[in-house]
Amino acid sequence: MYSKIAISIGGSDSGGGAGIQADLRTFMALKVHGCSVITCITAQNSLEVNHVEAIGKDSLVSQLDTLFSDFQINALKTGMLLNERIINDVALELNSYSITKVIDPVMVSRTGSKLLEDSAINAYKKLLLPIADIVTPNIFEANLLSNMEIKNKKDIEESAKHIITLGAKAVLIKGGGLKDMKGKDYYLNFNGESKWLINKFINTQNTHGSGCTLSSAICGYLALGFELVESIKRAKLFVERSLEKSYKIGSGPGPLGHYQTF
Ligand code: PXL
Repeated sequence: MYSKIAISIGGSDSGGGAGIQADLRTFMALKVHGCSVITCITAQNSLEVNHVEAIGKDSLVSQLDTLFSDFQINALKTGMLLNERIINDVALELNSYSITKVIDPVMVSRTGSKLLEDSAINAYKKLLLPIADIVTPNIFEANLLSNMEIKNKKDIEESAKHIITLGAKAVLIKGGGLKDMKGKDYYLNFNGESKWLINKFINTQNTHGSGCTLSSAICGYLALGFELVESIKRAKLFVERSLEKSYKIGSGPGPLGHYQTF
């Protein structure tokens, strides 16, 4: 119980639906001890992000070093990194720790709020994809990382190949942003092994934080020692169950219900 430790490096969502808050709930549901390294603080509810403040370099670096100096970390994930400076700081730090890394290239929220400055996309490609054990873009993020417009299944497969050429060891492109691809994600690794992973489509408006939940669940299962594809399958099932338990708390999309009794 709680013998494994994972870190979430990302933004605080004051509404409690996504970001660090969703990641810590996910780790807890998996019985993994969750640590956090906060990169920025968002002021948001279910409808909008009203303010974002970046955390300074010293605080960011110190959060990471302090954790690594005491804890045996089993895996980490990155989420909202906001800008090029934060990506640089995080990448520089992560280069010195050889530990399993899940990179969730967070760029926009489901409600359309920008969570990454445009100039930072290249920094993702140059600094974070080459050190990723897996990168988990949605359709929009895959478009930007692979420089192509994704309209269908074939395009997803093409985009994944491109993302692997950028240095990621594996990629999972989440189909959910396309009409007929809900619950369908495409996996490809650097050995050319690929598969479509398909779950039930859960019909709910309350999907805030589903991307964060998937990447933190993958990270949590990796921390527990599962192989990558097995971790993804378990994480997708965890998201499916959490979507079934999602709930509404404001006027916009509500959060997932991470509390599980398994
Ligand atoms: O779902 C992406 C995401 C990540 N991190 C933070 C967020 C969101 C979406 O709203 O607020 C802090």
